[in-house]
Amino acid sequence: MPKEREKRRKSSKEAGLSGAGISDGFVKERRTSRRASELRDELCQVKEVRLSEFNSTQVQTSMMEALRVPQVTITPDGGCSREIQQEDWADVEGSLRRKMSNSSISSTGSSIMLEESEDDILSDNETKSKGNITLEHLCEDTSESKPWWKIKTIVNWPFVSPQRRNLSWVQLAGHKGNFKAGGEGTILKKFSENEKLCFERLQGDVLQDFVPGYYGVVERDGDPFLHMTDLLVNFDRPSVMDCKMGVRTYLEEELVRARERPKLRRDLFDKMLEVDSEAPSPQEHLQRAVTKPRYMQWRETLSSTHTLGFRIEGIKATDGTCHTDFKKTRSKEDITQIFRDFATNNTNILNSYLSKLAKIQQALMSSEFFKRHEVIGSSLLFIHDHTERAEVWLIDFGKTTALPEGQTLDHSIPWQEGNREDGYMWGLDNLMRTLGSLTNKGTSEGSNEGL
Ligand code: I3P
Repeated sequence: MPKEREKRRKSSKEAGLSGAGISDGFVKERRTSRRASELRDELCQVKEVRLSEFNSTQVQTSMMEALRVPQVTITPDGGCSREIQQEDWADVEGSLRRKMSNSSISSTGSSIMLEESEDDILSDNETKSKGNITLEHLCEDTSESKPWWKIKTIVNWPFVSPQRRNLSWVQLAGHKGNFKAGGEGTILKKFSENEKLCFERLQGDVLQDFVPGYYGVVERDGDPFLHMTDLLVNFDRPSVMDCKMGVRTYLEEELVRARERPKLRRDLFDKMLEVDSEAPSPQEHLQRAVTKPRYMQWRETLSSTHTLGFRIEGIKATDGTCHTDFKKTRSKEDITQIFRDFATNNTNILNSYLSKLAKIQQALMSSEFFKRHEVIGSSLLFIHDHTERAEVWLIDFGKTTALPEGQTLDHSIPWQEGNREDGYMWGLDNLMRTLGSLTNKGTSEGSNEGL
């Protein structure tokens, strides 16, 4: 089995970014201009600590630091595997707090370098192009009294004012320029090779009816964009909810990369601190930085990602207010209440959502695309308005990655590093149960865990 895992790991590295469609020179130029604009953009203040010299034991130790999910199977480069047991982690006050003795950084005395964050497996352009957008002017966050750029990095939905359809694209935070207005009824999303490949592979698949229409790659102001349907077009002051699906939000590739080249990020430490000053371990407080897998796993256990296989990322209410403070929303009661409020307890809307989800579930079960992809960081976008029209769409494929030829996923069985399972179907089942509990139409099939 370790051999098989290693094979899968290697193949997954090969899958994904082939660079088709855009010349190297163009990509380089695009990166250069992005760099310049990111440097100008002080909003994010992303810093990264790179650990330049690590011996293999320290790397291993560092990854154990980063990995906070018990029972993860680690497959080191050498091909042998090691199970991280529960006792590798100290369970303190209900959250898995890491034991301090494994600290890697202080013990190495490694030189530390601050630079821009680049620790994603998919390049910046790929990973950051995930639809993070909202309206600066029309979307006022009432849930947090922070400046807009400090609010979460942010809700994954495109929103266009019906009145100012072509003028209203303003990215709220993080990586600027992800969206631009397209032609009539369309939008442009910052190019991602990975997402492009997904859209291409989705053509002709049963899922095609449930993803935004895709019209190819276009260039705008020197940058490439994916041209796609504006999902909000035909809605009148819609309410929108973004639910990120799956039991994990990072690729296995990201773990491998973090293991090979551990990097500490100060921006993620700061984000962690904002939510819970006690979340970082004493060592992390000293370092004032955490690795990305550590941050992502902390986010997953804090929210319902681990327990239910989905989490609420953000909501825009019909009055234009945005709510993005769902990082700690984990219990099924809280989630049910949020859905109830979101749909204004309107049974027609809830039933409509439920029936869309049932269709999506059916399509997923027979989709060749779904079978052959690790679906990470993808969301279901719920949209309805006062006419009681309600739609659900699958969006954000920047981290959806093809499996090696011949390999398929179940999407319901538990994830263990190496099996690439994402828990998407399990999460969908739980999501449907949530809505079902509000309409008295609880789903009869599927897992009994979760909801
Ligand atoms: C972000 C969120 C994104 C992730 C981003 C995180 O955290 O998990 O999904 O981007 O990583 O900072 P939060 O929701 O708490 O703001 P990817 O999905 O592209 O990895 P990043 O900072 O490296 O962009």
